[in-house]
Amino acid sequence: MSLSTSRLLPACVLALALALAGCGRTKAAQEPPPPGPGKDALGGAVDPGPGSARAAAGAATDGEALGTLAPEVIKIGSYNMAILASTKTARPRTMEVLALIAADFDVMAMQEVGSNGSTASDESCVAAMEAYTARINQIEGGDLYAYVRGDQYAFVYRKDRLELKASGLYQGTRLFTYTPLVAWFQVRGRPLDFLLLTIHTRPSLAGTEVPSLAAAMDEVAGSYGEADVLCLGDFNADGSYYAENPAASADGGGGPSFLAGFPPGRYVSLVPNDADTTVAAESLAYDRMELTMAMSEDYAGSWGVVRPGEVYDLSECEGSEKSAGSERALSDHYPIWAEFNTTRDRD
Ligand SMILES: [Ca+2]
Ligand SMILES: [Ca+2]
Repeated sequence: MSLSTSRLLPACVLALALALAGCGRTKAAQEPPPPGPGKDALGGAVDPGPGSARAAAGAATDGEALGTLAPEVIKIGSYNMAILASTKTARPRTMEVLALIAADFDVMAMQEVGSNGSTASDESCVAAMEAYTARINQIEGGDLYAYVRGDQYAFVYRKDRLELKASGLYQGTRLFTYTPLVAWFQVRGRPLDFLLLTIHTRPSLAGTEVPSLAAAMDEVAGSYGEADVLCLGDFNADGSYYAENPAASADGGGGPSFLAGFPPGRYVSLVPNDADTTVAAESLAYDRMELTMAMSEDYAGSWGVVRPGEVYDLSECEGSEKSAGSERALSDHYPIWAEFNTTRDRD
């Protein structure tokens, strides 16, 4: 079935057709993802299910998405891929689920492309991203997704909804073990344009690298002339690596809704300190999304953590003796996401 055909069919007909065709969709196609953990930092209800703003907007704008007008709400994800390299790309069922995860986002920031540091060659990172993007496009039935990468980072994004205006490794004054990757996107046919800054901190240096991200967000806002910045990735901002809870302050800051190093009033923390973003038994909020205030005005009110074991059939996923058939076959992290309104950006 071609994309253009599928986009024009009512959702119920499409679902039936896909079911009859026995395509690679897992139970994700039938079941909504599990609810996120409570309220978000702006006080909005977390509702990642079919009633979310994106689902409603998508239903209203499916026809428009074919052209140059993106939906009213887009979904941005982040995922530590736990070394997306030749070992993992040779595992077809594991790659299928990883591709299904990316296909649920309009853009997804990726960490650990090629390696968990900066040791993989450009050639091997390109090979991993080519294989991954091809698998996503195979599932989506077209040529919708493209990627931009640098070092062990990448952004994989929908070309029909997002235009890449610029990208490059962070060049500001702050030091990071793994230099972040920046991308500047324009939502097609909509006012929203924004910067993504993705990071994987060195765990032992999270204490200095996490607070430096706030300054780095301000720097890229200045250098690109774009006030909307979303910093996302594997901050390692929990457990023994980082003291995540800032002390309560007179201005109402502090507590579980704010990540230490990002003063409330200047930044908004979407993934709270009590979130669980890793497969480990312990609850750890390593993966984060931080917004500038300008970007927080475009936040659509929903964020969440994907628990792949509750959404996809992982029983056939290849892995090691210990990880095969489980969430660990995909990664030791969970994907995180948030939705943004594309129509009201003024900066
Ligand atoms: Ca903007
Ligand atoms: Ca804005």
